[in-house]
Amino acid sequence: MWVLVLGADGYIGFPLSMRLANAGFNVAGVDNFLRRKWVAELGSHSATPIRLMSERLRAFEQTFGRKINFEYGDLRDYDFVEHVLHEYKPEAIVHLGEQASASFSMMDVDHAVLTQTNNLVGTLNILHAIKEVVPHCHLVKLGSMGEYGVTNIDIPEGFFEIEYRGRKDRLPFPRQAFTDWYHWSKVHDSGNIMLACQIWNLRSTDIMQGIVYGTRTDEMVNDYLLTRFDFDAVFGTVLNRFCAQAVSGRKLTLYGAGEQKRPIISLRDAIQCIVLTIENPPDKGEYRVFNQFDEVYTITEMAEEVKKIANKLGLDTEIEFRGNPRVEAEQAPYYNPIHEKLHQLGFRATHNLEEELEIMLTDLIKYKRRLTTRKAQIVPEVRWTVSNTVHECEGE
Ligand code: NAD
Ligand code: USQ
Repeated sequence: MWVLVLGADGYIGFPLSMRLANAGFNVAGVDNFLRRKWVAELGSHSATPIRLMSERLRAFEQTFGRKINFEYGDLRDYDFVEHVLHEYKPEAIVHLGEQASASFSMMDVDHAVLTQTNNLVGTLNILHAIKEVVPHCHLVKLGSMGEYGVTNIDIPEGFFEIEYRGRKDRLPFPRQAFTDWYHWSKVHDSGNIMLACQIWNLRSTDIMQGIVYGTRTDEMVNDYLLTRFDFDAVFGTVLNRFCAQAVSGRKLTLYGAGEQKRPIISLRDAIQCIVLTIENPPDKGEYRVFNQFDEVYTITEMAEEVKKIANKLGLDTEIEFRGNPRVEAEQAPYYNPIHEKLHQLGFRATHNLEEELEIMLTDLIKYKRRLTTRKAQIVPEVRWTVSNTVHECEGE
């Protein structure tokens, strides 16, 4: 069975491709290296040295004796997408190939438009090509827990039963999204995928994924097989940044009050969940939603946990409360998303936060020099409000 991994050069895409190939699937990856280009344009780089795709694939084959195919191309190009589907006739497509940063989408009008056109056009092309070429194929789409935004009631997995003025229905749970163009691009994607399942009888799992953290999966047995690890203020996600900051001797940059709660999942568990999703496809015509995360923490709790493990490893780490460059709810007294469906399919977390943080910090110590050479990129410069500079956050 062929599985296409769209966005195969990315943080999740490369380790997922390796895992699927080792699990016996025929795997073809697709990417146009936009993420590498965007990070370089910001003057930053991955903490882990990332090899060329050709070197990665050769190293994987030499190490594990399995081949992963690769197609270079842009998902915004419909002819390219249709050609790849004709070439492989995949039974499952994992779509990770989008612009993934909220901060990037908030830089200016160009980055907002780039984010939404890249994400919406790519997904629309994939849906149309599936309809034309492989209508039985299972589309596994990576959305975001942030599509739901903040709400004072429990967050179900996509749909909920509601009674209004004496009548009942099962409706999509409102997606009012976190406060940026990126998360709204995911909401628009979700609507488009739901429509395609309805009118064309396609099948899809829309995964609402929490923040992913971690440096490794079991396949990363040598430097050629590492995944990227971004720590700059635009592409680095919060736990990955805190770990990088702890190793490079900087203060942990906690934005605002730090009481906002976020769902998290380790990289290795995110991959376990995606493999389970592929192995258990929905029915034809079914649009289903999985909430994919392991635990929920406030940002302050995350910073304190990183500080605790860093101290244990001999790193002198402090937390710094900075002005918040984002417009976001910093207090979320109630946050209770449900996450049962993946557990019903057999998902079990392999490591808890504490264990995974120790592995990450130990890994990152090897790359300390790469963390300290790009100092400027640690400080947030993108702000959500009118001016695009964060004056209260300057001065590192
Ligand atoms: P990533 O940026 O590392 O990977 C995405 C890959 O897609 C990159 O290699 C990029 O070059 C490629 N890509 C982007 N646009 C493309 C296009 N038009 N054509 C071809 N390739 C294209 O991101 P990631 O962290 O691996 O995330 C993967 C997916 O999961 C994204 O959709 C992201 O929104 C979602 N997600 C990520 C997280 C997280 O914490 N990392 C959490 C929730 C959801
Ligand atoms: N934050 C800090 N300090 C930092 C960086 C972030 O306090 O140095 C705070 C932010 O203010 C925010 C929270 O940490 O409240 C999370 O920020 P983030 O950049 O880690 O995550 P986010 O912007 O939500 O986006 C990330 C991924 C995105 C994915 C999303 C999942 O970049 O691809 O969709 O996590 S979720 O958050 O569940 O929607």
